[in-house]
Amino acid sequence: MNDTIVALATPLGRSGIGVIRLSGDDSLEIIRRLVRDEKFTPKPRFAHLKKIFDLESGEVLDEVIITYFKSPQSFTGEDVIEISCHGSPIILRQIIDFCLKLDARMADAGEYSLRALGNGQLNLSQAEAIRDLIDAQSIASARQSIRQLRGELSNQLQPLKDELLDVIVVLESSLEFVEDDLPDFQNANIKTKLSEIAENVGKMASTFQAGKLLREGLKVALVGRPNVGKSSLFNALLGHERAIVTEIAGTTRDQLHEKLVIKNIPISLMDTAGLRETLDTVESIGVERSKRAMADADLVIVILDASQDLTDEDREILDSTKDLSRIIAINKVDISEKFRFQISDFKFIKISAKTGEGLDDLQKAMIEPFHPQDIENKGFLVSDARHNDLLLRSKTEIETSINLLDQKMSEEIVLIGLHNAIRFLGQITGETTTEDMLALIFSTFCIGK
Ligand SMILES: Nc1nc2c(ncn2[C@@H]2O[C@H](COP(=O)(O)OP(=O)(O)OP(=O)(O)O)[C@@H](O)[C@H]2O)c(=O)[nH]1
Ligand SMILES: [Mg+2]
Repeated sequence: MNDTIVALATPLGRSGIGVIRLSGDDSLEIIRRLVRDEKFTPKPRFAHLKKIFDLESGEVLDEVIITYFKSPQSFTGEDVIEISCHGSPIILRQIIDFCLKLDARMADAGEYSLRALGNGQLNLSQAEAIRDLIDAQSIASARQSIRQLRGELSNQLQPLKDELLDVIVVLESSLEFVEDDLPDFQNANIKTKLSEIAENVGKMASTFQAGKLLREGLKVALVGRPNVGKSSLFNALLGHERAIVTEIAGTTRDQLHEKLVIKNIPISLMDTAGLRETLDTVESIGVERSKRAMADADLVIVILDASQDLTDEDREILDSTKDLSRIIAINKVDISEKFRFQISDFKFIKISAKTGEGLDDLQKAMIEPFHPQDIENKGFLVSDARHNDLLLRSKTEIETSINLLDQKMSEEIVLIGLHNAIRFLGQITGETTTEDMLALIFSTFCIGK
C-alpha cells in the first residue's frame, strides 16, 4: 500500500488554482525532481513558492506553491505534498503526467480517504462524512456531514458498544465459571440493559427518515393534462422562466429537471409533457416519459385547471395517481375563484401560477408528509442507508437475544446474537468491516478524495 499516489484534488477545468496532491513515501523525492532541486526540503505546513520544470526540456512549466505535510501529520497519515498550480487543465495534466513518469500511480476513487482510514486518521463513518459533505445539496445537509466528520456518530455509538461489551463479558465469564444458570437477578439485570441498548440503537435509526430526506431530498413530478399550467407552476416555484409556456396544448414535449430547496430539503422538480392521447409521435414519447416520471417520483403534484370543466383526461390522471403520494393543485384560481367542477372527495390546494397565490401553502404541503420538523430539531441524523441498515440489524440481533434469555436458553446461544450485534455496530465505524466491503464503499468516492 506504500506506493505513492497522485491525483488532481480540485475539479477538472479552467480555474484560478488547481491543486495536485501526492501521498506516499516518494512524494518528497518526486517534488524534488519536478523543481530540479535535490536538496529541497520544504518546511512542513509552510507555503513554498517554486518553479516546476519540464522533465525533458528543462523549461519552466509553471510557478507553484508547494505545501508539505510530513507523516504522520497529514490527511492520509503518509507524506503528502500539495502542489497549487495555475488552474490550466493543460499544465495540470502535464504535471500529473510527470509525477506518473516519476513512478507515482494515479489514485483510485477514494484512495486518499482509504489510506487515512488505514492509518487511523479517520474512521469509516468519518470518511463517508467527507464524501457526503462534498455531495451535500443544502447547507443543513452539509452541517450534518460536518457533525459526522467530527465524530458525532462514532461518539454516540461508542457507549452503546461499551455497554454491549459489558454484557457479553458477563455472559462469557458465566460460561466459563458458573456451572449452573445465571442467577435470576442477574438475568433480569442483563435483560434490562439489553433492552436499553436496543432502544437507543432504535432511536438512532429512527432519525434516518429525516436524514435521508435532508441528504437525498425529494423527487417531485408536476403532472396533468395539457395546458393546465404545469410549466407555469414549474417556473413559479423555481423563480425564473425556465420552461416554455404557451397557450398551445402540448407545449412541453420533454421532461425538464431543476433543483430547488424548500426549508433545507433539496427538491428535484420535474416538469412533464401534458398527459393525453395523441397521434403526434414526439408528444406521445413525451407522454410515455411523463408516466415513467410519475412512477419514479416521491411525490406527484396533479394539476387541474379551475377555469375549465373537468375532462376525462383529468379523471384518468386522478384515478391513476390515487395510490401515489400526491397533492392536487387547482390552478388558475385568478381566473375563476369558483371551479366549474366538484371534487369534494379530494383534498386540494388552490393556486395561481400566474399571481403566486397559494404557492406557500403548496410548498408547505410538499414537504409536510416527510416530517421536516425532525430536521429542525437540530439533533444528529443518521443519513446513510448503510448505517441505518446496520443499526436495524444490530437491534434485531439484540432483541432476538433478549427473547432467548426469556426462554432460558444457554448463554452460548444468547451470545451469538450479541456478537453479531456488536459486529454490525463496529461496521459503521469500520472496525469490523471486511476488505471487500471497504473497496465497495470507497468506490462511491470521487478520484482525488
Ligand atoms: N390566468 C392564468 N393563466 C395561467 C396560469 N397558469 C398557466 N396559465 C396559462 O395557461 C396556459 C398554459 O400554461 P402552461 O404552463 O404552458 O401549461 P402546461 O400544463 O405546461 O401545458 P403543456 O406543456 O402543453 O402540457 C398559458 O397560456 C399560461 O399563461 C394561472 O395561474 N392563471
Ligand atoms: Mg408545459
